[in-house]
Amino acid sequence: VEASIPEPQREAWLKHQVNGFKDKDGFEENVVRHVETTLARSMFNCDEHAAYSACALAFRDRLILEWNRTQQRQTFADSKRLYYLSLEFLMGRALDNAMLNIGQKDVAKAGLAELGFRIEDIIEQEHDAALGNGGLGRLAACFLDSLASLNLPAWGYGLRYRYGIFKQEIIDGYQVEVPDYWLDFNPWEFPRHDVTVDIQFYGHVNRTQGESGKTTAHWEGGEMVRAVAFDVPIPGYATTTTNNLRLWSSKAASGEFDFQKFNSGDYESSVADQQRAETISAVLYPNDNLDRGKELRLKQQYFWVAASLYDIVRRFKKAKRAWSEFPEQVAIQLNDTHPTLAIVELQRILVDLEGLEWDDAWNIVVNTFGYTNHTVLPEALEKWSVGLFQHLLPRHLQIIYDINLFFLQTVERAFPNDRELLARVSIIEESQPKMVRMAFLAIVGSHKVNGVAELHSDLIKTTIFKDFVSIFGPDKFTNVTNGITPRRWLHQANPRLSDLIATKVGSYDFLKDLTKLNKIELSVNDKQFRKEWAEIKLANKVRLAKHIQESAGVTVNPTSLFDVQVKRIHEYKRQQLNIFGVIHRYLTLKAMSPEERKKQLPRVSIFGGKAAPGYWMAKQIIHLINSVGVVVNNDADIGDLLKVVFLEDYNVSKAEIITPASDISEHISTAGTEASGTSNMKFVLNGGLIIGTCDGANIEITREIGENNIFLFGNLAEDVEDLRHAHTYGSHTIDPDLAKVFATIEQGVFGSTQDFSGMITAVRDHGDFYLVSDDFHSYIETQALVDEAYRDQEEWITKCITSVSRMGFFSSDRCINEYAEGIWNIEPLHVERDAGVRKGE
Ligand code: AZC
Repeated sequence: VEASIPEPQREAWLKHQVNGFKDKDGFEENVVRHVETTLARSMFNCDEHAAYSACALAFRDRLILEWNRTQQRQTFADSKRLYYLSLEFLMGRALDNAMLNIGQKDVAKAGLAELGFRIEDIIEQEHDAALGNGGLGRLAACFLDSLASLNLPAWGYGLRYRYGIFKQEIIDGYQVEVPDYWLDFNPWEFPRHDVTVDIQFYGHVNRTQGESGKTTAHWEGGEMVRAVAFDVPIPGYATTTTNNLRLWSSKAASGEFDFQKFNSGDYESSVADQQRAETISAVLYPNDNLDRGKELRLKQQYFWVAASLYDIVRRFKKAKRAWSEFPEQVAIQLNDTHPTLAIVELQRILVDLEGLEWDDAWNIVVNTFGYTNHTVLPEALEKWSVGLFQHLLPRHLQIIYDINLFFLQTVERAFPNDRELLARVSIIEESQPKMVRMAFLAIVGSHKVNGVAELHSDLIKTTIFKDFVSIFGPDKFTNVTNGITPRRWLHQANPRLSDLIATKVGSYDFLKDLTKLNKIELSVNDKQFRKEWAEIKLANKVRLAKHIQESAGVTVNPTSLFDVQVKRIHEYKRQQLNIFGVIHRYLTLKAMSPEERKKQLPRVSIFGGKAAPGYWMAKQIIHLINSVGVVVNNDADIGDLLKVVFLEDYNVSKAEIITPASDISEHISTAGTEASGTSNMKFVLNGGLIIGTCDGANIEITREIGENNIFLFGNLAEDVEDLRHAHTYGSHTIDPDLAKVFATIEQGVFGSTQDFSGMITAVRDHGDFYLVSDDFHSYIETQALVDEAYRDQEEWITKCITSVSRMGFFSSDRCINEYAEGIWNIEPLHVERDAGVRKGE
């Protein structure tokens, strides 16, 4: 690397080479310098936010040095890279994570203390980077952590939204959305004003014929929008590898504004053009598991995909290799169908711009891409109207037609005279209007398609993608069960538990190899260990209780059973089942004599999660939860026996407080609807048990930890279809206990009956699509088993310790290794410099 600096200048450059701080003194020096110069604040007037800013900048300085070295290393090694394309990266806060991954939290803590600050307060200053909706976005963030920690050469590509997921406020029991303008101060990004790509939209296609008689398509006219790169360094844990997350921001391609319009006196409209261009990366669409088909969303997708591919191709071309080697240098993973246009764009680059033959290009494309499906819900499967495509991306539509034609020809050859099959698998749906089916395009253009948990991967093969299994054979379809990073979700969120585990494992090695957790099972009967385990859980609950008091104004007793359901609000996730169950519990308690009541186990039902702004039913669910809370929490008969809390604005940093504090968490989706779920893994890893349906990763969690350690209930995925059919065509009787709950709501006990009527009629009159009534009895019974089990604290702790010890499988490191070997064919890059031995931080 050094040899690449010309000899005459080398000495000067190397002499002044910057190195990050090494110790407390160096850290303090960095912080003070940033306070006084970068922030232009006096050290006599440095508040917590300024201290956070300076501290973050000191760490950023270190990260960028490692980032530079990692990128040089990867370029020199000329190894294959993975590019992870995701419209969402739900990163949360970066400072604590950076300190722990680099192994300098102790240094920072001591340094900050000497400067007059508590590290906890400083960490709290950071605004979450919330560029995602839920599980899909958070998974991408966990993957980045694992890729770097495993020394894998990988980049993430996404959009730099000016507004992340909205901030949720609860006002009078209703959700109110407030924009999340998070970029006021973001020390974690590096603007690369020199890395820009102009992206074309609209226009038309011309064809020219070359001398050889070959025709070439030219996409002409239309308008240009400029993509500017912003790089976010991603530090691995206990390694110097620091990977890159590149986020694109949009602006007008013509510079500040259009001078022609300006000169002709049309200043306002030139500014408007500028703003229109900036709109592309302005806002994250706040829908989870729902496709709305908005034109601006398709623009976002193409903008991001085209900029990323231009970047990837530019990097490949530098090495001057043959195009046929592209898939040996580049793997691209599509996080759901949002980046599917990348398939079309690469084909366009290779055929129209680089002059490759169609078949050669297509071979390269298919060998480059992998596609991960995250849902079977029909309302989430992306489709775009042909008309919109024609208007926005005319050349891409032609290429899609050709891809489809050649694909259908191969199907026709293999399955002659099956016109229905052709119609079923066509990338173009012959509806009114015609639609492009993005998932089908993703399957046809990738060499591997995977689901995210075993049941889910089986379901896609037997339902939505069944025909494609017959066409391509079963090997193209595979499973990679999701995972979570133990760095953020154990070590960072639950430091005391991590430290306690380390005393039993003998080191912090479990953070690199989570299967090492199994060593703690040997200590399951160790009295001192169990005592400390219980103390840590209680301390985490006390912390959450404090947060509940401050944010929701509800006093809860930390020794109660904490029952948590936090995730996006969605009918398929069935928060309505939970709140109906809470009402049933309330009625049961009310019907008891005071003596009987005294024998009951106190419970706190904690909810959290955002509803998509346009999702009326989800908003009703939030309103009902809050309304039940008002009644129950103020009922003197009930006291501590039942509290109902809705935590406002659930996000990653709140999850870090909530997850370690649960006794039981709820993962109760209608069987077959939750592709995997990942918070289920986080809760168990933090010593909480779960109540859940046989759905998604719950099934594999059960297999790993043992069925004695989980509370499963409800109908199975294989029975769902018949039950739904029976609801619609047979007689549909509602569970009698649930009917009582409905009656109570309808009496107005929780306020306006009208507000909640939609939730009731969905179950009673509209076919109960999510099987709330079918599962109600089983749910109530199983909740009673939870109470019973919790009464035996010794047995409960045994279950928790045993479960944690068996959670090794659910590390995102395992998951990423499976992708790396089975789909991407990439290898870790050996790190020469000593990464240093770190004791757990
Ligand atoms: C989510 C799934 O709903 C969830 O079960 C899974 O754990 C997560 O992805 C990560 O794989 N899916 C989505 O958010 N999907 C879409 C299209 O929004």
